Amino acid sequence: MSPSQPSPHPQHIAIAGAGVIGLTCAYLLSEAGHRVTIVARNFPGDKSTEWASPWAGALLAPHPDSGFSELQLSSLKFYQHLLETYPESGVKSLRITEYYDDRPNDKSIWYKPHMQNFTLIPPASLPRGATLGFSYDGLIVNPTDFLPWLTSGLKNQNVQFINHTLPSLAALRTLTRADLLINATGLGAKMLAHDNSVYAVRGQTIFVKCDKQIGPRESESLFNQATLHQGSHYTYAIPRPSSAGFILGGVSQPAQFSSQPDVALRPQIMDRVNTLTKGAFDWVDLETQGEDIVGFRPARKGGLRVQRERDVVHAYGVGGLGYLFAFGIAEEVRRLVDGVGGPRL
Ligand SMILES: Cc1cc2nc3c(=O)[nH]c(=O)nc-3n(C[C@H](O)[C@H](O)[C@H](O)COP(=O)(O)OP(=O)(O)OC[C@H]3O[C@@H](n4cnc5c(N)ncnc54)[C@H](O)[C@@H]3O)c2cc1C
Ligand SMILES: *[C@@H]1O[C@H](CO)[C@@H](O)[C@H](O)[C@H]1NC(C)=O
Ligand SMILES: *[C@@H]1O[C@H](CO)[C@@H](O)[C@H](O)[C@H]1NC(C)=O
Ligand SMILES: CC(=O)N[C@H]1CO[C@H](CO)[C@@H](O)[C@@H]1O
Repeated sequence: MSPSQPSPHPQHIAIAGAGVIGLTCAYLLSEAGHRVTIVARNFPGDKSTEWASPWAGALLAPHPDSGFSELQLSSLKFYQHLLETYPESGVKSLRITEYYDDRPNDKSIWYKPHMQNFTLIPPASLPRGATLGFSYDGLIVNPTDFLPWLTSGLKNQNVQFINHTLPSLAALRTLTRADLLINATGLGAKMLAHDNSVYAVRGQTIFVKCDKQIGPRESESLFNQATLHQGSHYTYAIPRPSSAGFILGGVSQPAQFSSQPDVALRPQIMDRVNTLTKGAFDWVDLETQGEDIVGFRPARKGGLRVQRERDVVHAYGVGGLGYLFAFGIAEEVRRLVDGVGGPRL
């Protein structure tokens, strides 16, 4: 990470939203010397499905098809810096294995040269259904640690937090009298930004406890790897060592809005996870174990929007990759705020 330069023009900046995007923007803006106020309806600790950030895995695997590769890489550099400097931030390094069934080779895997110890998996060793597989040394972050860690760091930096449901961004301007506003409201952008391209993609996962009493004898090695399958289904196992368990998932359901867990999905998710991991979680008994998680990814037709319009900077539409992108987006927002370097997007 390049050392952060102080802003040439410190201003008062109001951020709508305290999800991972709003908080990381606040982190970099405050570090640059701006005065920051965050106004939001939901804050870390709030267990409502009105917002996405508490419900993520969160895997920090680059994505082959989402674009904005520079933002992904700069974000990962920042997480690496957090891992080395603040172990309590919830960032962990581990081996990530990715499988696909919608592509024959690794041509689309643009991040291959950027990931440490990238290794292709020989076809004979692929799990059933996969046509491509590889692994590398990567990162994950536990939102349960990361969001409170960010929040307390921001409070120490004198960032002000206001609990308020905003009817519009104009209301944010009136409430804070800030010089510049940031739209980081996730799905709320639908209302605040009159942006009909924003939509929810439902996710459902299972948190499974695993420690010395529960789980297999080889559980130590399970915690050192995250596994992901993409293509005709979206399946993953992400360790959460500090919570002594795993996030097993998942689904992507664009037109479904129930915040209740669909019980029929539980055995289906477990079957897919076990195929993917060659039975690593066959010890899980869903009758007695597993806590269901439902969340809504804030997606946008056309993808991520990071753009300045006069005194408003938009930062929403990250869908299922908000943690991966967060610091890359925050760096871009900082650039747009300080008007340095010109727009890169
Ligand atoms: C099951 C699941 C698994 C996921 N796994 C991963 C993963 O492994 N890796 C990854 O990178 N991402 C993952 N994600 C995606 C990630 O969670 C989201 O991309 C990210 O949390 C979006 O952050 P955000 O800050 O844009 O929005 P949110 O977290 O939704 O935050 C929005 C903020 O805006 C506020 N707000 C909205 N409207 C208003 C209003 N009118 N007035 C005031 N405040 C308002 C809210 O209160 C909240 O503070 C997953 C998501 C789900 C659901
Ligand atoms: C690189 O990855 C392979 C495959 O997982 C592993 O066997 C090897 O030990 C790793 N090497 C290093 C230097 O980490
Ligand atoms: C925010 O305000 C609402 C409604 O007044 C309240 O229920 C909630 O507990 C408050 N949250 C925080 C973090 O103070
Ligand atoms: C009310 C308001 O100022 N919201 C802004 C957030 O983003 C949208 C989308 O471009 C703008 O139209 C709004 O002005």
